Amino acid sequence: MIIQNQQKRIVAVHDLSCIGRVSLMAVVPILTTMGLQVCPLPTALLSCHTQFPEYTFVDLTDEMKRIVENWKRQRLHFHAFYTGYLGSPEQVQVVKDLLHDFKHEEDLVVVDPVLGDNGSLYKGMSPQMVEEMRELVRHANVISPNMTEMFFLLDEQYRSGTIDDRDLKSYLHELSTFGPEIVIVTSVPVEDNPHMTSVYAYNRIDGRYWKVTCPFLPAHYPGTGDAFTSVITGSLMQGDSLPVAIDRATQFILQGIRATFGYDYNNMEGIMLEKVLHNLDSPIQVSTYELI
Ligand code: PXL
Repeated sequence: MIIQNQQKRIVAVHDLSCIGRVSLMAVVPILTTMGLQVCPLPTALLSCHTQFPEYTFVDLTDEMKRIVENWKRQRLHFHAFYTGYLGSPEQVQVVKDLLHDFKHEEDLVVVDPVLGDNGSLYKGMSPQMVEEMRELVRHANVISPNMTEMFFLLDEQYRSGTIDDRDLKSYLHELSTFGPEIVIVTSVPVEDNPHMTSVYAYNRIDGRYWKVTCPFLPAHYPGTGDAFTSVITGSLMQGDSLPVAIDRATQFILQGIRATFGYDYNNMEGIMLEKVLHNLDSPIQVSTYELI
């Protein structure tokens, strides 16, 4: 019997921010812990993420092209592709070329359309990046915008208050018409309850909508969206159903926030992933998803 290499490989297209536990510094440890081989395709190199008061930034667009060309010559094969923070709008074309050259029918493509939070774009993000991201989500199986990114993708005015299930379902459905089978929207406020927050998900293939609600702690930590989508990706690649994947990701983020919240701490450093990564080894104990 020949023992085959069954290890699944995933290309992770994100920046490397040296401080702050965002992007690759969340994606790599999480997906590695979940049993995948991560192959980073770094989009930019930053001294720290862009929510710090100052940072250095090197755009890696040209180097990405060289890396992909090199991979092509070596006829490498990957099982999944996962993109997040891009360093320039031009990188959308690099990702589309990567998918064209390497993606097989059965491979998973996850696009986290990282653009902004709390109603505005991150520093350095341009309207051109929004347009390009709208194009990139067409090539994804799964997308995971937060509320801000959802409204930018839909080209709608940002709404900060609560939104009823009917409206949210129509937003998710509209995003799915761009192309992705699965749309997951995070950080949705819960009506009349500032202590809770929800994640909504829609599967266009079976037409079902899901919701997971969990406690909201009053603190903002950059990188939780990256950690969330990484767990979703790992979970789906392990064969979990969509509601179980959103349950696992939501619970992991809550564990990370709880592990961090009690310290007198600069929240810009992100959640203390090191303290909770081991939880990804075990299945969740209690499921809280609802079909809506
Ligand atoms: O977590 C999103 C993110 C990723 N990468 C960089 C960022 C941010 C959010 O601020 O600045 C460089």
